[in-house]
Amino acid sequence: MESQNVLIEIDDGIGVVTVNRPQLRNALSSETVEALESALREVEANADVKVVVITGAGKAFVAGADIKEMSTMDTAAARAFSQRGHRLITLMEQMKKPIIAAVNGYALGGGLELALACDFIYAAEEARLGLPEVTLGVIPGFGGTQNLPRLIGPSRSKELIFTGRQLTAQQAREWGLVNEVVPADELMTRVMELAQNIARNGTLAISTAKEAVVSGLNVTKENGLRLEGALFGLLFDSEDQKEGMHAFLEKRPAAFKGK
Ligand code: CO8
Repeated sequence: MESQNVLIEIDDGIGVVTVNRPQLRNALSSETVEALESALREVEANADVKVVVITGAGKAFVAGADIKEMSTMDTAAARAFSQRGHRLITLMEQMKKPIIAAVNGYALGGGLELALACDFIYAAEEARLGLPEVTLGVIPGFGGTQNLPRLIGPSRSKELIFTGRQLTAQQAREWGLVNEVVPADELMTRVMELAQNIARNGTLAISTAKEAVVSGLNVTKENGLRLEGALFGLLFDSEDQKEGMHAFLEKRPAAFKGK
């Protein structure tokens, strides 16, 4: 679906996906969630893209789901909207390409949940992160009650969810929610450098590492180790493994092909 609500820009192997409703602080309407899904499917399918970055236009990352649209929903519509969101975050987990959230401003409610569905978060100093759903009489419905405790533990998650308060970017880093805090005017440069760093590594190795970490979080450690061993072995059937190891032994940079 063509929508101006989400833009895609491809820059030297990095696919930058921008939520683009700045006048509404990039609030996620159903149409915007659909547009995000189709944008992510597009960058996943594009062989020129190695790493994906999600960010927001203007002063917000994403200020949550569209409250105006939600205000008239009944139970069935709200459940369907939440499930629509769950399909999107499941897609993000299953994507082979790494996804970095470049949180340029407010990441609230569904906005923080979108960032949590990325592989990790870099944030601008001015960014504010929180789950204010209880202030609206609802709960996070876009994976927040599940993804946040897995990342920062249940106690801090419950404090954030029960109070609805906003963390500064620095507090969010101290809580383990954000990897790095960067001055706003340097955020995209730093994130693009990071993305380029990842893109230079074995493409198959990166997607396999993502699969091992994401899948491993949902199974016992024993099964996670079994999965890791199987995936490790599989990579030895790839050209990238041969190229990476031969390049090391021949003291030259590796030229990975992603196969
Ligand atoms: N939904 C709809 N419109 C919004 C939203 C939103 N989430 N956030 C901001 N807007 C609109 C405002 O209504 C305003 O519109 P208008 O100009 O027509 O009056 C415009 O954006 C600008 O907003 P502000 O004037 O408030 O801008 P500020 O820069 O002063 O403040 C804030 C920015 C702090 C982000 C403020 O707008 C705010 O608090 N927004 C609401 C944050 C919030 O409560 N988010 C949680 C929503 S609930 C949720 O996300 C649940 C997700 C569950 C399922 C999702 C499945 C996909």
